Amino acid sequence: MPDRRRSHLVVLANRLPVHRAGDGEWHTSPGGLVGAVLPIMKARAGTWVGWPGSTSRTPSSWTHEGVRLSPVSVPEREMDEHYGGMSNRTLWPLFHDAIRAPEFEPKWWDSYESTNERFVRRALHAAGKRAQWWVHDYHLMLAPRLLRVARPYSRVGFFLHIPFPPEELFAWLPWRRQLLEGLLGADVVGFQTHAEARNFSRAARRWTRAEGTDHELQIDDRRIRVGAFPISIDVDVFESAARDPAVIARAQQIRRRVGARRRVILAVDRIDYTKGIELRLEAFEAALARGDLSTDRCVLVQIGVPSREATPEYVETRDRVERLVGRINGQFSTPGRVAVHYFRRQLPREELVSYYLAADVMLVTPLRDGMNLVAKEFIATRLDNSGVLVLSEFAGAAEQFRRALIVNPRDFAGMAATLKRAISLPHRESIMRMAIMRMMLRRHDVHEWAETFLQALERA
Ligand code: GDG
Repeated sequence: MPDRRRSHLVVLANRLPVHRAGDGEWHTSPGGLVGAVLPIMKARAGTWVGWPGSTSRTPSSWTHEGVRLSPVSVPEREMDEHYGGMSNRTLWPLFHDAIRAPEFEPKWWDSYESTNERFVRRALHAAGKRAQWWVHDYHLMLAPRLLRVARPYSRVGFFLHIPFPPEELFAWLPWRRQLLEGLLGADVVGFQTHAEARNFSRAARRWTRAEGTDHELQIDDRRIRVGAFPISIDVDVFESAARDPAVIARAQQIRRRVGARRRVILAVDRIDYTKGIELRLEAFEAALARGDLSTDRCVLVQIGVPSREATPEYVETRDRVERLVGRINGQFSTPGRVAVHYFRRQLPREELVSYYLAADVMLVTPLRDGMNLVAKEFIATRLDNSGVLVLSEFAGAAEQFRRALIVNPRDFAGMAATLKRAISLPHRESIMRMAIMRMMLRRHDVHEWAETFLQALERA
């Protein structure tokens, strides 16, 4: 058996944590998974196996900020079917409560299988014999089993960043058994919440030979630990950005420019139908129409990061959001009092933190979300414990932050009433709520998340 103390941590994720920018250089990519896993990989000098973002020219391995990057080459059609098809038009909608109808296309499944095999071949080639594997997310659910077959004695961990659906929904999937068996190749299968860990264990007991409890399964004399490992952020990074005088000055400038002494309500999302952007805008509109809110007292700033624009559902969501912003502004804005400021772009991290600081109220109201790191980033930047977080009960983060103002994003009247409450919450109450949430977040940062997962893997 290999000496596991000296094992080398190898992450497999759909994308490498970098992208090539206009200047031809590789830059760290934004996004939840990268923000959470990259700090750990830097600390462990690990290897990251992933797709480099282009099917044309695949570079060979290189080192970026101390992490070895090992790119996987995937032919264009196969990538379209694996990523654009099976991952984003089958698994993503199905695992997010079928908010959009998932499509079941056998040739996408074939490409999903072959892409998983490519990733594993590359990983085996990149890693040597002493590797400890950590597979991430819904694009690579077959990889744990493939790794297990190739390296029966190494540790394999899997973490799912998105929700795992209840049995009744998972049952729709024609390839449900294969996906479950793929995951059961791991020693530890981690989810964002307890409910999702339970959903998985039940599905595994129903459609595979696995037996056991919601926390531990057995198959072929192997034990698999199943559990909740709620992901987090690098709190220190966000706190120090929030202390930076340039970031603070920019926040004051944003307040002066958009706020003009109004309460600033902020929302930051990838433009994705799961994030509930349209329902949120409609609730804001209804509150303005009813006079619960007024543009003299508050302004909504919606930052929308373009996402997956090759997929029709995403273009439709963007169009609907933009029509709604136009409709609300057409009806409620007055000179110097715009109702909704909408920015469709990705901001530099410091600029994003300035927006967090400029806000009085943060709206995080997805219809379903694995965790939602924006909520955690907002909390991390509120060094003076000011600010109100309105949080959907369907975000994984709601399991931890019960002191947020919790809403059901489909409850129109409830959303409008919570908005009204949020902008006039007594200062003492908002300070008390935020202080508790900050304490919770500081205790459970991304380092604690990774350590907890990796310790579970060591002990498996
Ligand atoms: C998936 C799951 C889970 C956003 N706008 C800008 C920007 N961002 C960054 C945020 C945050 C990340 O993107 C978004 O993370 P979320 O967690 O909110 O959402 P997903 O991308 O859907 O992530 C999710 C996550 O994985 C981790 O497990 O929480 O549930 O869906 O970090 O800061 N970053 C910059 N400019 C922007 O304008 N620089």
